[in-house]
Amino acid sequence: MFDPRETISITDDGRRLFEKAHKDNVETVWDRHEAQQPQCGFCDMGLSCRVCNMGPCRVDPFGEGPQAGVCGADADIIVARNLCRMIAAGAASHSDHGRDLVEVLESVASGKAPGYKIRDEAKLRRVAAEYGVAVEDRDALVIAGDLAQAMMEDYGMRQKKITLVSRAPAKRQAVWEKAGITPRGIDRETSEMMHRTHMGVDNNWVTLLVQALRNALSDGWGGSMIATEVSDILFGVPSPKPTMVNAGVLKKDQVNIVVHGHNPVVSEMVSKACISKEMLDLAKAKGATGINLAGVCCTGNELLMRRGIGMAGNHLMTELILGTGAVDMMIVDYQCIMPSIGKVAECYHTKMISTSDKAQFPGMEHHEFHPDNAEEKAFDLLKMAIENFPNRKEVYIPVEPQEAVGGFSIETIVGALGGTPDPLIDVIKAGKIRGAVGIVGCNNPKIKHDYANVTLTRRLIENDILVVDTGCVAIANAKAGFKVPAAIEMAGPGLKEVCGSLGIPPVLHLGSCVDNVRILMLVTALANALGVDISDLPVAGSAPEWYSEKAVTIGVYCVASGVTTHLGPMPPITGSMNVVKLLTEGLEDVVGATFAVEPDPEKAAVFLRKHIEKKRKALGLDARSVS
Ligand code: SF4
Ligand code: MSK
Repeated sequence: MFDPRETISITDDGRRLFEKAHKDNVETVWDRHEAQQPQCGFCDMGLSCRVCNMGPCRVDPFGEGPQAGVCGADADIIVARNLCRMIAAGAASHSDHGRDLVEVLESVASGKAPGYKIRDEAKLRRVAAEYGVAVEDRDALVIAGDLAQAMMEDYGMRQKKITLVSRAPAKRQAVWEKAGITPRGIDRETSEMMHRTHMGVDNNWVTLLVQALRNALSDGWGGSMIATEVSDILFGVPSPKPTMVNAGVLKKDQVNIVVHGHNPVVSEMVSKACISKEMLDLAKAKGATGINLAGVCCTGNELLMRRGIGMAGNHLMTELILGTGAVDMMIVDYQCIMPSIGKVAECYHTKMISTSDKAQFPGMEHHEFHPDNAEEKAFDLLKMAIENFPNRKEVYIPVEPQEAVGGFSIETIVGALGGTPDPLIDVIKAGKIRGAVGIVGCNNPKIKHDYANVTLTRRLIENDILVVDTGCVAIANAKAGFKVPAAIEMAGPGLKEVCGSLGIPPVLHLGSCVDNVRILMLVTALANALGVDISDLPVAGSAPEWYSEKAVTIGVYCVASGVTTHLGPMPPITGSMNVVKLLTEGLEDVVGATFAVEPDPEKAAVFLRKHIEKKRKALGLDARSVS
């Protein structure tokens, strides 16, 4: 029988809680992954199609069986179409998340969202001005209403381009214009992508992929960027704060509530309720010493960034932490929530709560949050969680928490540098920092949990490359101890000197999945300061353990923005060498960047270092040889 105890995770809490799950006869993501073996080879190569009901169809990669589907679509068309639909789904997910935030902003403006408010008026005014909203001598709520309306227009089709595209360096905008990939409307590009991939529409694999670039850009410079900006306006711009990470953030003697998903709209209300005296008194009456809020995945990242709330784990830890028996309630919103977790919770006392009108799960109670009832709902749920505390049975919290620092927004990074990115440019020019890599994305049971994320990060900082991270990688790296100032001891001499003088760790936590746009803004600031395009910078992206459609879309908008991006697991495209070649070579001529796929993080580190040194040389900076 499959026994992955030695292989599932590099983390202590992951391994121990996996053993606990098996002792409790709980089925986990690793067990189900094993049960799926061998996974379908046609699907793995992107060669199966079920776009229409003449199918399903598949193309034989060995040339012996059918070479076209019933409609005549060949391998190139089928592979491209499948990839395009992944990108559309990823863009839709981030962008719909952004839309939900715009609706909260609109409700705040019209006085229909008690409990929410404008927390950063300066940012509201800055963003509103970018949208052409008059800000002089106008009330913040009036501005917020106008900004919400203007953002809603970005979702539709009335404009030639999405407003925030104008933030990109002028040279990059010219690249997009030339390639015909400037995104026009957020929903429009996703809708067009789905239209083009319907049977009998766009059957040119190249033009399909060009639209996929435009669709991904509508996410990166549209939906995701709106999500991050409105979150900052409503909940505050993050600033560096100490926090704790791993399953040890759960407290044996306190009511533990874990929030999971992506959108901070619910979790922010819950965090507010957790500090109310009424709730604390109730918790004490039930025998607890307090109320402890913790996060997993990106809802957790949102709270960590702004409030320093502890993080119990990343994607592959979400089932395992329930096995601690210490989670009195898990509250979920949407995205990356495995439908298994309601069933896992049945083995323990945990109350499972879903909150979004668009995301329900088996084994969960549904309590729908809307801007007008969110505050009240948060208190109701908290009462339920507290009432559940005495129902605990065995509690097993196998590790002590690890310290970390999170909350590096671009505003705080540039602020710490004296209001300009120039000091960062200077240390890059001097070669103390060779360049920077954004490591982002998920976990995937195809890879030992956190192994690729952490190994790649370690190798890069050792070689004087600054790492910024988001999403589930950010939690992996915090657990590995890379996010305390003392972590400079793991960095190369140049990076150690720079981070030491600034008092920052060599790996900076930039937030959640939608916050990858903070990385876009960082590279934009660097490109503008140097007077070059993003594709000229000694920077790169990486998603060493990606699994989700959203991660594909992030990778595509990074590449389309000029950032060469490494992927760990191979996407399902190997059925078409034309598609593979376009993504790994051909895009260089179109957008000045490409994808590279390398599951081994040691080899990936060498690739990324070589890429950075090549870019340094092209900029006329000193370049090291890498072998
Ligand atoms: Fe088969 Fe073509 Fe229909 Fe796809 S679109 S299922 S290849 S007939
Ligand atoms: S939660 S998309 S597993 S990073 Fe954003 Fe983590 Fe990936 Fe989900």
